[in-house]
Amino acid sequence: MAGTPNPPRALSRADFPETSLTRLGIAIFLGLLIAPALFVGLYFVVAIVDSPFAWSDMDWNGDGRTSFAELAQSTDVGVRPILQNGKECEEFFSLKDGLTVRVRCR
Ligand SMILES: [Ca+2]
Repeated sequence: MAGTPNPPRALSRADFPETSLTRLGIAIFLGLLIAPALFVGLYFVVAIVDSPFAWSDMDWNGDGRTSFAELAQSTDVGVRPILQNGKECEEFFSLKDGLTVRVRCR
């Protein structure tokens, strides 16, 4: 007999096995989480390596600790030699407006 068609049934989770597309979606999602963290980490590594200042010099608020915010701020600070009261000093200044951030004399 030419058989009767199978009756329709409800779909279940077993009808949708994990596919490589799902794994790709997970990889993209994790990549979107990890990539910014890696970028920020790389930014700080480059800022530390490329900085003309010692770690302690970047304690801009003088609280005895150099924070990551101060490290980031140091990318906007320059240093130039000056004479102050006949002493050779270094003036740390803001690159955006030239204002003095700190003066250190020897
Ligand atoms: Ca500080």
